[in-house]
Amino acid sequence: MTRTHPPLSVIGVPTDIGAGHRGASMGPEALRVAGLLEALRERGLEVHDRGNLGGPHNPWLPPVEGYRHLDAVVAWNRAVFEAVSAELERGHFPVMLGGDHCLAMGSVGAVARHCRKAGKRLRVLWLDAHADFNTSQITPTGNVHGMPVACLCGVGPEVLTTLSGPAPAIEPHEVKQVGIRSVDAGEKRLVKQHGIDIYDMRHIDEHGMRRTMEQALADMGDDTHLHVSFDIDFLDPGIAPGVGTTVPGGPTYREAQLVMEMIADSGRLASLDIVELNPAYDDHNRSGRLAVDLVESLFGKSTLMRD
Ligand code: B3U
Ligand code: MN
Ligand code: MN
Repeated sequence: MTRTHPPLSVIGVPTDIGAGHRGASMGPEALRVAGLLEALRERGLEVHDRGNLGGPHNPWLPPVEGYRHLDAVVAWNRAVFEAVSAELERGHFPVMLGGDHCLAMGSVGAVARHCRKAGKRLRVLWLDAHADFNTSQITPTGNVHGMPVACLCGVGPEVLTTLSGPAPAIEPHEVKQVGIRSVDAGEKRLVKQHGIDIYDMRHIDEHGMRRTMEQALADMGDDTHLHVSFDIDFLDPGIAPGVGTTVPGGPTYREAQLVMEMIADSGRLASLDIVELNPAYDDHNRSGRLAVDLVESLFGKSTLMRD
């Protein structure tokens, strides 16, 4: 199947400001070293490397009123929001190389605003072991990478919920989460209350990945912008050890490949985050190379011609 994509703009976001372990700040370089740009160009895509964004260093402080490093998280996300907005404005496909998952507030915020302006529908596919729906009251850690989905849905501090304009940036029905297997007690209540569609590992075990992805990708049309927020800890730690917060029981290599192939087949993919790769925990960049392999499938690499 041949698909056309607009030019890709790759944006490094070298920060671990929202994470519970240091090292995701090295993620963008590890993805470049693993050959991400070359692999995308190999697929015939026009790829621009915009280099890395800058922002505050990680002061590694304890939480204050339920947040660690809130001001710095805001600064990084303003930079992400501006950069992603500029790329969407020029008709490019933004690819974020994280960096921890707090950066999705800026990227998804920019995508959501772009969709509203362009009259497009939005679908956010959140591939993750975690629901990332914590708040300052219920977080066990204060780490803001556990809060981006809540903030995007308007639940969080005003500085973050209004980052891309009036809150909420997105509606809960616009998000579909796949691969979830670690949800904190208070977070469970919140995701239920907001009606987030969560395809957890039990759902995947019972229905299979193919059916799960059919559900997560259902009801999209020509006017749908699909944003994929790919947290590397979505993958089983046996194949992707290079993350700060491993959770056992994740998708296998084959399931993950199918996820990517089905997204590619949808033909709607228009922006992407690759986050939480932490080279300090990796084994010779194994998880970085796996991410590149999966991203190739996401952009249409398949074993056979299928149509
Ligand atoms: N839910 C926990 C753990 C966590 C969330 N996201 C990641 N870890 N990567 C928290 O800290 O909010
Ligand atoms: Mn996450
Ligand atoms: Mn996660």
